Amino acid sequence: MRATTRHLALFAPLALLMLTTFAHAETPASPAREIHVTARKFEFQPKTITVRKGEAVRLVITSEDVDHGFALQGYHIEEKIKAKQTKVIEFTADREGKFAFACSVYCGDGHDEMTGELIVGKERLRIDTRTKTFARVDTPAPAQAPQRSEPPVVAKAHDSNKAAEPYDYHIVNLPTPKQVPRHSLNFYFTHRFAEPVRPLEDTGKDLFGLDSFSISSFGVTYGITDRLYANVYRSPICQPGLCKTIELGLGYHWLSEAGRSPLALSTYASVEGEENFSNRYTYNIQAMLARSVTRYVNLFFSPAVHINANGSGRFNPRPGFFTPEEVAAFRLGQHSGSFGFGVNGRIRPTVSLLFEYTPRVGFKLGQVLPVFDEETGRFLGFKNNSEAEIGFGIEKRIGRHVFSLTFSNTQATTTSRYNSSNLALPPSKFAIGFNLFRRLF
Ligand SMILES: [Cu+2]
Repeated sequence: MRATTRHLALFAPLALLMLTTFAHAETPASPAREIHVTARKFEFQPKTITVRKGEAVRLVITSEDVDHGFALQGYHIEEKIKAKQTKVIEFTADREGKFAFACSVYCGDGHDEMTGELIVGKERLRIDTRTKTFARVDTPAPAQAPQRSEPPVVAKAHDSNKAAEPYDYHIVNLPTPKQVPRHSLNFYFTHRFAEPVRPLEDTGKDLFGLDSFSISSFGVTYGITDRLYANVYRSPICQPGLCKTIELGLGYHWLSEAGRSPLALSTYASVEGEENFSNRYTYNIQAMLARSVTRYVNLFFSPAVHINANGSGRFNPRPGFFTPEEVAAFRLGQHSGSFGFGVNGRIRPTVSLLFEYTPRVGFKLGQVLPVFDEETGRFLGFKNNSEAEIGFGIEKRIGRHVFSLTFSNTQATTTSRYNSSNLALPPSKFAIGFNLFRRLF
């Protein structure tokens, strides 16, 4: 018994030595360079990863807190790292240069700052002229040495995730193609005052029109799948030809800038019914396009057709004071087409400046007014006062909450009505409003 123990004691180190020797013999010539990376709000540690060209790289990324992503666009890598979990990403550093990487899963206010850089340096060889062999020099890659053989690639990883679109579902009134996450219920509230902002001395005690009547509309959007969503929206505005509208719509998200598409695209179809969806229906088909032009600016284009926007001439002047013949002599269009252009420019990680402009063709909502001859007072006909929608504002995003202070020349916010100023406010006059967006769950 004692002899066996002594033998074992002798053998154990020997066996270990043999094992390690074997293990060395079994290891491939160039083992993967393993680099441990920690992801946490709102940084990667280390921030700079340096490897040599040609080297097999094994990134072991651990999230310390919430869900994060690792997007290294220069190497077409985009992986999610679940909260408190570790993800191993393997690749060969076959492209030389500097490559930005970033978190691709929205993780909070500082998400945009969660970036880093992969530096792939030149391969270094030691050539032995005596033995006519060469070997890779096993020193750290030249991180600080200027590597100018390939221009640095700046990855736009932040556009590469559905949850990371740095804009809301609307600019001011203009819809964007932001994706509605599956099974999410989102609340949208808009508020528009009626009186435009005027100099204080003109308005007496009515500070910036804030004492005027206002229109408060609200809606909910539900993500049926990650692409398909349903929308219900109600606007209480009640004017001639326009009253208590409920809009029901379905949208579909086709393209994200994430999917290496140059554009984000959604389409939306809806029906608006007046008197709480009981009559006078308007049908809308809209496309929403977005494109990020820099890290800070997103451009939008949302054209739409609004079928039956004027119903059966419901916005035409009514007989009464005027004869049916006088009224019949004036005709507005029946349908509208609108072409909404928008800009969202980020000035801080969660704050954006907004601008939009929506010219239209066909029927234009506005104010139909009679025109009289100045001298004789004779009735000459009607004219339609209408202005294309213009809106601007400032947006603040806080997690699942977005607040926008807006200035626009229209109170109407439904798809068929936002494009025209129902207040017929010219571009020099704007009314204050705000939008509130809240993702409930
Ligand atoms: Cu993040």
